[in-house]
Amino acid sequence: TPLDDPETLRKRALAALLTARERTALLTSCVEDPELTAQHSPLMSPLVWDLAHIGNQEELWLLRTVAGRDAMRPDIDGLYDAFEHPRAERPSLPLLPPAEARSYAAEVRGRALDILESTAFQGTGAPLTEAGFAFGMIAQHEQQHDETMLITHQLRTGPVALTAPDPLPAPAFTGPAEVLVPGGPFTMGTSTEPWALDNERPAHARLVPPFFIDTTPVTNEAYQAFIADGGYTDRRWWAPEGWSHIRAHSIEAPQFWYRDGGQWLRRRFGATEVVPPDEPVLHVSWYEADAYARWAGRRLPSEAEWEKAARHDPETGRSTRYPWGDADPTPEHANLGQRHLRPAPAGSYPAGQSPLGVRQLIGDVWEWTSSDLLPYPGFSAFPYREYSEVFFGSEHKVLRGGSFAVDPVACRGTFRNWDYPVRRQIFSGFRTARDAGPDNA
Ligand code: AVJ
Ligand code: FE
Repeated sequence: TPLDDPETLRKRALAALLTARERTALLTSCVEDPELTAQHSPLMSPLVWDLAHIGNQEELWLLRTVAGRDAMRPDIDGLYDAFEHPRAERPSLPLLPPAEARSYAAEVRGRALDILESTAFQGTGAPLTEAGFAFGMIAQHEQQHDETMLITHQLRTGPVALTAPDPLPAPAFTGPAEVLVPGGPFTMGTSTEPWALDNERPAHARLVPPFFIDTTPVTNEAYQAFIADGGYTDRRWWAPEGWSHIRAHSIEAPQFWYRDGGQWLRRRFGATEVVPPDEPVLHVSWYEADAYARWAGRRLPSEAEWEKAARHDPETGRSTRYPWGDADPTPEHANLGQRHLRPAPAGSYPAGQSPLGVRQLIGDVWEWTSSDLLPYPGFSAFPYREYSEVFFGSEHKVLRGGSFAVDPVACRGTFRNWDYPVRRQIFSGFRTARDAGPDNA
């Protein structure tokens, strides 16, 4: 297959690095330089931090670790170490100013492309470069920070800086509201996807009892019914910590929503619009998703259920890379890569549906699951503990499937994202599930 061929992988790595850098350039040039050093939210780094951190990680892994070069700027490593300085502190650090951050990242990139050309992707026994892993990891890292920067743009106030065409309108979805996923074992995680990150590995069998899952993500219209029914003022629906959180912060709707007379409006990348009823709900916390599901008489899917719905092919018993099979995503399959600056209407992308007919599992909105971020059996941290191992435990909830802001290089059926259950500045939504009785098994 193309994924076993070193020269195909080298071309993919080059394309992925170039695509990421184009997006980084857009996100750091669509506002004036002073906006790059400003703090738009204490939850986020200044954009100029992300820019130099992208270059610094690339230098660390491709130049120093893969190619054994000396540090270009040993003086700045500490500034861009995410564990040394929390986000809220970063604006007050002596960061590289925008012009220097750009030239540093560009200089690193020039050298990285030479290293890409001269590195063997096979047969050296070095796991870091096998199948070009380090290059794929660095492209994913940059794209993850590009999504982070897009979140910063959404939090920023001021005139519109980014635009993109809207997704095509979709005819109202008329299929079944939920789908039965039969019980039985399936293969979760992967040992063969060349650029899968450590927490997606290894492939292992999971027994998942039968369950029903929503065919599409929960829409704004459905979520508004929860609000209108007093969902935010009825303690019954809320996990205790969620209830204290929404009370303490006067939360009564998704982030960026506000009420105007009889209707809900929202701020979106500097513009204001009526909340579109048929779009998946966006900018909700895990607590809000969990409360909605309880109100609806349902629950969030577990991470294993989500992945089974997305990857298990009941016909062959195999787990595929994506809901539609093993082919790489195209614009017909999913809303990915910041082609649009919003999710597509629920029911879009029929070509991307799973064998059982579940839609929009990939792209549109990150989907909260009920699960804590935990290692798979046989997990081993690679190539650094700080990517995922230090986050394992009960503090973080897993999100799956990727949003409109995720590039395909950092999105697949096995990809795991996570955050604190109170967070909602991320591009998060959800779908719900319920147990299927033995009669349905
Ligand atoms: C996996 C998205 C939670 O952004 O904190 C970026 C990805 N790790 N640099 C994050 C990441 C190191 C990470 N998430
Ligand atoms: Fe990072």
